Amino acid sequence: MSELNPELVERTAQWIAEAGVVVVFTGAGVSAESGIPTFREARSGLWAKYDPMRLATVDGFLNDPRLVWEWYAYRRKLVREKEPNPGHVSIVELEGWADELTVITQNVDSLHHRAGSTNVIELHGNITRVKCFNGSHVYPDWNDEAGKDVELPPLCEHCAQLLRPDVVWFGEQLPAGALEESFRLAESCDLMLVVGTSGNVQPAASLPAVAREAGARVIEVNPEASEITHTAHFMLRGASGEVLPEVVRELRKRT
Ligand code: BJW
Repeated sequence: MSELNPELVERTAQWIAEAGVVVVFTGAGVSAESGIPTFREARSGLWAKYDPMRLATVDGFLNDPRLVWEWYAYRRKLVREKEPNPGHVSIVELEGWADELTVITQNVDSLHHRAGSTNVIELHGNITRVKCFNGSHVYPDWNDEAGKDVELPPLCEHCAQLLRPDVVWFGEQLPAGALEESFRLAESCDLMLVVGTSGNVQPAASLPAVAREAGARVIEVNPEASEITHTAHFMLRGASGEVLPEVVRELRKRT
């Protein structure tokens, strides 16, 4: 973390202390230190190893439902084995310094909830939930062990359609309520912290620009520059599990 500039940590703490409404917009990077792979990193990202068009689209699912189901079952198991890291925990602690703090996450891993964040919007769904193909029946907290003797993917017990993970694949609409609320918050927040996203995937990647254009202060936390670095007032360069605890320490010094 040698590149982390203490003056920028102080400025971040100052801006959080001054802000009323705070949004923390997160991506896969915030869970990287929990051992959950990101998507686009050159060597370790999921898309370096797996084809998103085969595994994260409706066409890919219809072409080989079993392959897609099994890939998600493998990732569900991984997510359940992992724990929130100091980045997630620091985001919970930031709630103590804001009048209102909302986490808008692209992640599907539940780690913000499990860390204790009270106000979380999930833009791309949640991998622990499954739903029938037309979305009428939802099964929260799916238990893969219970269905392991049936042919995969299992069928919905209500409508006999194929079950699929309740996540947003490429070409699918994001959940309307979550999307509207996220844009409303981006337009009205005082400060947006953008943590661990490459800013490649629309429409979520537009949120920081919307916030900035509406007059919010925008700070990015990422070890690497991203597609949305230019939108931020400045960047705290480093892993979120190291940078965010520094910000919390700085805030604590002030009270
Ligand atoms: C660290 C770190 C550490 C590492 N600490 N940081 C406009 C223009 C062009 C295309 C489109 C457009 N509008 C819509 C589209 C199409 C498409 C899209 O955006 N495509 C682009 C890729 C070109 N979008 C969609 O299809 C969306 N639907 C939609 O818009 O519907 C309407 C519509 C449809 C069709 C046409 C037009 C309109 C749906 C997007 C769904 C995304 N789904 C996924 C999979 C979810 C399920 C699953 O998990 O399997 O969501 S894809 C994947 O990417 C996942 C993520 O949420 C998402 C974003 O990735 P994220 O989080 O940014 O991760 P990475 O890996 O990219 O970045 C990690 C970052 O962490 C890096 O910066 C690292 O440096 C950093 N990092 N360690 C902090 N320790």
